[in-house]
Amino acid sequence: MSAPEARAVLRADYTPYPWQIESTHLHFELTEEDTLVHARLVVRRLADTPAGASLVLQGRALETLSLSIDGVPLTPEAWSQQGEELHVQVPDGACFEFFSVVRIHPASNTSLMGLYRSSGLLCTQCEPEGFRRITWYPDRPDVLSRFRVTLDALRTRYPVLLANGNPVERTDLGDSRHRVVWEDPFPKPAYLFALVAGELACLEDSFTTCSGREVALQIYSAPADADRLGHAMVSLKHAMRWDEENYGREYDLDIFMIVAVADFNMGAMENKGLNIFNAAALLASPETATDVAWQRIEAIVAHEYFHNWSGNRVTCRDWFQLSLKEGFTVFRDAQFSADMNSPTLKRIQDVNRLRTAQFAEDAGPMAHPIRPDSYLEIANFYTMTIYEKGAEVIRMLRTLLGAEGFRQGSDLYFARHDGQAATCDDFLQAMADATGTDLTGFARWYAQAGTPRLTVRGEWLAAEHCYRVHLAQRCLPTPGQVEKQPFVIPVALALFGADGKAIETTDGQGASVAERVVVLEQAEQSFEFHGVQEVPVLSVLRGFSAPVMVAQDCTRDELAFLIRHETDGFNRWDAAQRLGVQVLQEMIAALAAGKRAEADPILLQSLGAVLADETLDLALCAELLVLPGEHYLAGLGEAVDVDLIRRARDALRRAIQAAHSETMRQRYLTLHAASCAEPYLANGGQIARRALQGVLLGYLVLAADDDALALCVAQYQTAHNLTLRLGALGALLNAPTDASGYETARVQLRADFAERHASVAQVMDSWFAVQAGCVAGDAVARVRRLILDPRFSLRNPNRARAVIGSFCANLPAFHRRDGEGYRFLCEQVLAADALNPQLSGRMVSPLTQWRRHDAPRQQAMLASLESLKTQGGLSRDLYEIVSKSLSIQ
Ligand code: B3K
Ligand code: ZN
Repeated sequence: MSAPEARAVLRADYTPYPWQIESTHLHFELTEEDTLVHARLVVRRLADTPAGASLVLQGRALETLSLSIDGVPLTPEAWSQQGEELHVQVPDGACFEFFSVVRIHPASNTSLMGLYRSSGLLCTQCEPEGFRRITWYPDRPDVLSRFRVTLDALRTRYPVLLANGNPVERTDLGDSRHRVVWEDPFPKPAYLFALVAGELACLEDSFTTCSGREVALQIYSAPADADRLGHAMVSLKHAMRWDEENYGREYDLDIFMIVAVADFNMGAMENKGLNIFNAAALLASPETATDVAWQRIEAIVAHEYFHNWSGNRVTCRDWFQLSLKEGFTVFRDAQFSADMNSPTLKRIQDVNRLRTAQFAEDAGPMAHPIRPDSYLEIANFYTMTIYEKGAEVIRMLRTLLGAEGFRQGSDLYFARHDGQAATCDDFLQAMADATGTDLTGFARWYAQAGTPRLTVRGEWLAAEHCYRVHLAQRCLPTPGQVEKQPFVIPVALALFGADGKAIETTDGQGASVAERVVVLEQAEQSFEFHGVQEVPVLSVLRGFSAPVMVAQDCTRDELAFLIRHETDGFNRWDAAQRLGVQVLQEMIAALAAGKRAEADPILLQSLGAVLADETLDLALCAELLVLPGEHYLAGLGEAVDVDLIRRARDALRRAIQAAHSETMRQRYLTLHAASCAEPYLANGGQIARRALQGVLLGYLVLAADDDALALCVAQYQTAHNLTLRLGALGALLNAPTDASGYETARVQLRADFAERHASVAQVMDSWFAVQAGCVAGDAVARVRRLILDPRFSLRNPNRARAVIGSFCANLPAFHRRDGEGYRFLCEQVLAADALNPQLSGRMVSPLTQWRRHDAPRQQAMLASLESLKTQGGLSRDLYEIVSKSLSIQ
């Protein structure tokens, strides 16, 4: 096949835009079938723009009705179209006005980019390159302009008309039409433009900023959802205060608006003054949002709000710099969530995701540095690497510079680049200048892809009372990068004595400390701890101080010791994960050799002690009891057989349940009674309790007996919140039995759940997801039935992900030996590609991981990718991922 305009965009090719767009005046005549967009751009020549230079604008799927300059229509010779580019000959003077009128079709725009219809609303998504679907424009982030936007529409269909900035005019146009004019005083790139039109309910509040300015806060949704906006409003006010207190960032407009829409490709978008959210990332009530969703909403509201400075006031020069705003903002929202909730829990959840999904990306065909060097389709680079690894890099910077130095660097960055489009190098330079630090070596994190492997070896020199830690690093080649320079890796370490206490040693400044952060800058280095009187137990990479894999020969007794005594909550959890990995890998090897897989008594005892410890934080207890996930395990080995991973993990879970069934049952009953007795609150204590309750029920159903069935049904029936109701349904569906009592309850509760929540899309998403991800029975047949359900649609990304994403996450089902799982995915990917390339590009990603699997599966996955490639007519998004996946064979 021929590549769809598959020309790589290179970071090295950046050149500044030769024109300044002083102001942008947009006038929309909105209807869902045919919207007319009149654009007037006031353009000024830059000092070194040569005479004869043309004005280059981007456009996509636009019906151009007229083009003119300074009121004079362009002659056919004065412009030409080359692909998505319009080249216009312009007058020689210093300044001119470019006018265009285009027609666009929101109702038939299924890409969810540009202006589109979502359940009767008209809304926009412009990042990264959606504005070109609205009008001819320099659609690049380094062109900043002042926008004035006029919205005309039928008042009955579109009573609310919103755009960025402040409303400056409201007019009745007669004939049932009305007009609202919006003006944004802050120059911004086109990707931050937004409009929303439709019938919307609004929750209003206000916020007084640190300098005493009053900001109106408005959160909009479909009228039926208006009672689920309260949590978002509370989260927003917390985020606004937190950013003032922690980064000195004050909000800058008189009004801040958020709108929930049903169809959205990502979680949300930080358009200036008018954030647009996926409804699932905004709406919450106890009955319709799980605890996880509740916390995710708080984090995303904060994330988008924080972008007002890290992204909007200082934006990106080009899309290669995406992590400049995303990595930094993810780091900021993680700090916020840690402060609002539990820092340990937040760290565990984030690192678990990073190690599972981002490490896989780093090991796969799409591996890229946090500042990539090239792309075919930028929409494919909104990745875990840019976001989550990007945030880890910022975290390391803070560890290296200290909290105070980091804050000085961030202040300098914002002051120096306010109103500009900046680069990752600008950010590092501000950090370096503010603290007098040389960050040249550290900058390699921006340039090199791949996950470094850190080898750790400890040695006690008895005579010298010295403990020496040998650290070495290596990073495997990634596509296009064979040789890697050493990374700068901060490694937080502690030593524990036999009494379970951290041993105080002397740090670089002569102070006595229990934790030291050493910095590995070369391929290998050793570090000494003095005054160590006994063979200590070494705890390494505390708090996950760097995004690396650790190879360390630890005995199971040492890991069990750390599970008992480590004071860093993250490393305590990680010790349990490492012990789990060791035991599971041994069990997988036994199964592969046709032997019985025995559970290690050390692990059973350690988890027994965790369970019995009633003083332990319930949320940490829940996390400690969850074994390493199948995806994580699959990423650790080579040529893995996912069936063996499932069998080993199931066997170990059953052994844990069998060993501790009574304690589990008692603890479960206590938690269940407390949950029944209290009204729902999304506070830390209750969330922790429900988390442990869920984990314990998951273990108890492994017994597949009548008692466990009764617990599931009782939890479902008594639940007054979605977390417990969905947890009970999931446990019931996944119980390893098809006994008739279970089957009857499954049919009843599945139907009851659908009936109860029929009107709430987000809850119905979870109904689809829990079935699509269910481990029991013939998952392919089930998922094929689910997509025939009239409520399923590939046009809605949430629903598509609920079904197809959840199915693919069920590894043995997706990787079924007869290839049916792959065939199903390919069918859906192709169907989605015709509608929404961003969705298909994401959906196909499980196939990119072919290298991890055993040989027969590798073959089948490659054949599926080939079959996609030979289809022809693929979107650029899908083509890039498929072709890169095939090119690394
Ligand atoms: N900046 C947006 C990304 C939208 C990209 C859509 N293709 C969301 C966020 O990171 O805040
Ligand atoms: Zn973001």
